[in-house]
Amino acid sequence: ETIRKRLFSQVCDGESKPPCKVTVVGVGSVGMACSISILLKHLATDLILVDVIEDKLKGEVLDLNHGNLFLSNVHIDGGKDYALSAGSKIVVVTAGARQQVGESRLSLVQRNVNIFKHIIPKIAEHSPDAIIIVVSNPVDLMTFVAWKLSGFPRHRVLGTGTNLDSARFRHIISTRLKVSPSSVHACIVGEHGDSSVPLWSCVSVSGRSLTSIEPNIGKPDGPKGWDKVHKEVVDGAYDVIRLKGYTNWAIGLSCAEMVESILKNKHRIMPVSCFVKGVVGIKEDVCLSLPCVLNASGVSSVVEVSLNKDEKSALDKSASLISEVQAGLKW
Ligand code: 6V0
Repeated sequence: ETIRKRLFSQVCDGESKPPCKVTVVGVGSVGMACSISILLKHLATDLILVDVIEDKLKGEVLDLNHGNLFLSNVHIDGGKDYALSAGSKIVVVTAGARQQVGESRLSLVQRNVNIFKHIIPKIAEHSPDAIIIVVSNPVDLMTFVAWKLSGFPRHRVLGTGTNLDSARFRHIISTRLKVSPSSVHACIVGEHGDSSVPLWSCVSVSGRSLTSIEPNIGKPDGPKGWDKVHKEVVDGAYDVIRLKGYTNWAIGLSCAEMVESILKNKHRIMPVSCFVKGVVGIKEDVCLSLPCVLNASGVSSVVEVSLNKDEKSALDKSASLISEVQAGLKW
């Protein structure tokens, strides 16, 4: 303090700009990929990490702070106590068990529900106005559980959902067409997982729908090779897990895009998971992904996408699968 007093002649006390605090719960491979992606986008003034493993937590906080010269002088801190996260604008939840090789996302559910029973009420207590972004799997069920446990309004609890599946879909199509994935408009809806639904009827490049060129694209009787694209998307996560043990970079980047659209009130449309009963005729009390407008309120609206008969029946199946697993949960 004395060196500070001798070095500076104070002109103004206090800081006038309100902080923009983001908390990431769970500092595993996914939590850290989300954290670095958020930091590199210069979205937050404060980044708080929360986990139950204290040494790992301290190490991650220290390591990120050593990189602060290359960031935006963000206040980075972490601990077990949720008081540190108080007043967060966004809380990203990545805590929980992850899939082992060959394991489905749905098999994680009860373990992660038990973990959420501890986490979500604490988030809600310390950051009652936050927007919660759920990443932990199975993300659609965990989003529903987080929504119920938080008591927050529906627009403030969302899951990363099929934002990642859609990125994989656009990557594969764009590679085939030799253009950037951002120039391919395409989206996958429904469960983030094995029952996800690719909307081939909505795939377009420069406003030109691919079904106008090949009506059966993506179907078994359609053009050769394109019928494997959705399977490649679904298998994508299993392949990465088999090869490196876990997936993290793409989910971290996709999560940071959601954080950006919310914090900067960008109104971007992304396929993310939220409570969708009543939208496109969905009857179940479930969260699943449909294209949503993301702004400062969280999910401001859900797009009433136009689905053909096959897509509608696949989405209904995805919704009933989630609903069945949900009915068996103990919480
Ligand atoms: P990881 O590397 O094992 O990290 C999980 C972290 O959660 C660990 O550091 C744990 O200590 C921590 N944790 C456990 N219990 C608690 C608790 N009660 N409070 C706070 N922290 C806790 O797993 P990884 O980071 O690889 O995956 C995390 C979750 O993300 C898993 O459920 C994955 O299945 C899921 N993913 C979701 C994706 C999506 O698209 N939505 C994509 C990839 C992974």
